[in-house]
Parts: sequence; C-alpha cells; structure tokens
Amino acid sequence: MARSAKTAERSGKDTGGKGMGSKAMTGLGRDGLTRAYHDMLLIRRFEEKAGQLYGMGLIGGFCHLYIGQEAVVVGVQTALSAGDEVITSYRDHGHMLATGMDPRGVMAELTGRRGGYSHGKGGSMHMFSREKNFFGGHGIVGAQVSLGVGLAFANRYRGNDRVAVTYFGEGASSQGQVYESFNLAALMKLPVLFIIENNKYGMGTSVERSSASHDLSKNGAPWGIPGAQVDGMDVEAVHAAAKAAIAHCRSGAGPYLIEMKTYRYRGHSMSDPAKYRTREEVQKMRTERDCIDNARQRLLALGVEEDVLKAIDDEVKKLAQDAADFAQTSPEPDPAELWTDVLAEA
Ligand SMILES: Cc1ncc(C[n+]2csc(CCOP(=O)(O)OP(=O)(O)O)c2C)c(N)n1
Ligand SMILES: [Mg+2]
Repeated sequence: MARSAKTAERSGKDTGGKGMGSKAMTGLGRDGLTRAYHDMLLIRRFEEKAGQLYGMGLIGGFCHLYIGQEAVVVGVQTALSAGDEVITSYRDHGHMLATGMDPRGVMAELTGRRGGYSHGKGGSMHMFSREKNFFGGHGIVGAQVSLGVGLAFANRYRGNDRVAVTYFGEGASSQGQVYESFNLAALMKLPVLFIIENNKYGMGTSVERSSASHDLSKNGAPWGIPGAQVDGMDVEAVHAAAKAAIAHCRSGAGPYLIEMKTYRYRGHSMSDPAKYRTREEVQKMRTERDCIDNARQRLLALGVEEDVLKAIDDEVKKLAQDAADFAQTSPEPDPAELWTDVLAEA
C-alpha cells in the first residue's frame, strides 16, 4: 500500500508542470481522464458562475470558491465506490458536484431558494445529500474531521465495508481535535481517509507561518497513520494515490492520510484583501500548473480530438448557466418554513 501511494506521489511530481501532455499517464485511462476533465471543468464553470451571482448581490452570507483545487476532489471521487461517504469544510461546492449532486440544487441553495438542497435555509456552507452520501458542508474549521471519524465508526459498528473520506485544509490540520481524531481512528483502526487540501493558505496565513510541520503527510505518524504527499494539481496522481489509500482503509488496516499540494486562485472568501501573496504567484500557478489545462494537454496527447473537448466545454457551460437560471427563478422559502427541518426528531 505505502509503496503504491509513493509511486503516485512520484509520478505526480515527475509529470507536474506544463509539459505534462508529453508524458501522458494512463492512470485513469482515456475515458476516465475525459470524464475527469468534464467534472473538473463543471466545477470551475459552476464556481465562476457562483462568483458572478455573488457580485450581483444574489448570494448572501459566505461563499468560498474552489477554483484551482478541482483535481483533488475529482481525483479522489473517481477512486471511491458506491456507498462511500464524503464530508468536508465550507469550501464545499466542488465536493458536492463531484459526488453527483445536482448543480441546480446546489446553486439554488447559494441563492437561498426553495429548490436548494437545504430548501434555501442552509446556504453555501450547509448542504447535505443522504442520497449521494455527502455529509456537508461545515463552517467550523476542523469539526468535520471528528465527524468524519464518527462516520467511519458507524460503518465499523454496522459491519459494512464503507470508507469515509474527510477533507480539510492545511490550516485546519493544526487544530487540536484533528489530533484527537487521528488517535481514535488509529486506535480503533477505523476506515477513514484523511485528505489535507494544502492550498498554502488559511484565510490569509501561509502554511509556513502556521505550521511547524512542513510535511503534513507525516502528521499522523505518531499514531502510526501512513501518509503520502501528492501533487494535487494532477488528477491522475490524485486518483492513483486515493485508490491505494482507499484500498488500505477498506482492508481493515485503519486510517490513511494524504496531503494534496494544491492552490486556490481566488480569495479565501468573496472579500479578501489579497495582501498575503503576490499576483505573480497566483499567475504562475494558473499558467504553469492548472489542473484543467494539464488534463487537456494530456488528452490531446492521447489523441482526443479538439472537437470532443469543445463539446465538453459547451456542455458544462450550459449546465452552469442552467443552474444559475434555476437559482434565480426558484421561489424563496415560505416564511411558514422557518422552523421546519431545523431539528431532527430522533
Ligand atoms: C474553529 C474555527 N476557527 C476559526 C474560524 C475562521 N476561519 C474560517 S476559514 C479559516 C481558515 C482555514 O484554512 P484552511 O483550513 O487552510 O482551509 P481553506 O480555507 O484554505 O480551504 C478560519 C481561520 C472558523 N470558521 N472556525
Ligand atoms: Mg488552506
């Protein structure tokens, strides 16, 4: 297991950068990579549209965009099996779309409309889908890590073979409850995959300034949790590492930790003074390391026609526009619903 994750790490590093196409990997295969390209592009276009709606004043409250990080969630999702569970932070729109949730329902939740996943009462950070095994959407930094371990505990208790994937940022990775969660997961050998999305910054604090650990994949080492560091801008490297890690978790060997080295292009949330990094740094990542451009180059190198990629571009643009239209026409919640769906009666 550890060896295959390391291999994924190496291949991610080897193929990182602009010229990826020339060293095409076939970790996902041509069809799988085409699908991943579609899914990453859908997230990007959806998020761009959400940014526009926010600018028009149609989205209230918080809104954290996932632009730049798409390869992480898409690469991991391609490695999951039916029934596996996902939980994440407030930067969650990409995770929802990757699990197959309907873009209309997600966007309508952002605009606070009745057609949204939480009937317009949850907003960007609070959406769930039992059907797709998506457990939110959490605004308290690090809280989803403990909850993800709880999901894994429930699976162990019920005797099924499901794996729970819990995503969190590198900022959250220094939180106390994360280490409590590591301890319990390792002690009970729970089937949980911890994914640290290291996009280099908490709100405005670089990881160098917030973490004494500089290889976050080793953060579970005191509890014997194996880890891998992966190029999170390379969807195939993410897929390969996640596949090996999930097999480890499902085999009963306990938790696994992957640090995905990624980057967010937009601000932390919609208001961000952006004083903590230079424009050049962002631009360099966008032009040299973009996960979608790189997948595109690789697909062309594999012989996929420009026309096929153009059709995907057109399709996802339509899906994002359709979601935006729905999110503006779906009615607002009825005031009579103020107290419904607030508490679950057990
Ligand atoms: C317990 C708690 N402390 C502080 C905050 C405020 N806060 C919101 S996001 C954030 C930064 C988290 O950074 P990271 O975990 O790297 O995730 P990213 O935003 O980069 O996805 C902070 C400090 C919070 N929501 N919850
Ligand atoms: Mg971060």
